[in-house]
Amino acid sequence: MAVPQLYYFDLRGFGEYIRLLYLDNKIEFEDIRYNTGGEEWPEVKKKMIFGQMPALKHNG
Ligand SMILES: N[C@@H](CCC(=O)N[C@@H](CS)C(=O)NCC(=O)O)C(=O)O
Repeated sequence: MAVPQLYYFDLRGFGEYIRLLYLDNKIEFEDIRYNTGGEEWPEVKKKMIFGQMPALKHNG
C-alpha cells in the first residue's frame, strides 16, 4: 500500500498536528520537509495544488 506523503516546512506549525496524528496512531507516512525561507520553496509552491502547505499526497 502507498505511504501517505506529508509536505510541510521544517517547523511545527499546521503540519505538526498531522505528523502527531500519524505518529500517535502508528501510521507510516513520509515526512517531507522544506526549509522555511529556503530557495526550494518558490519552485515547489508552483506545483502544490493550492500553492500552500501542509499538503498531503495519498495514492497519487
Ligand atoms: N490553507 C490553509 C493555510 C495554509 C497556510 O497558510 N500555509 C502556510 C504555512 S502555515 C504556507 O504555505 N505559507 C507559504 C506560502 O503561502 O507561500 C488554511 O486555510 O488553513
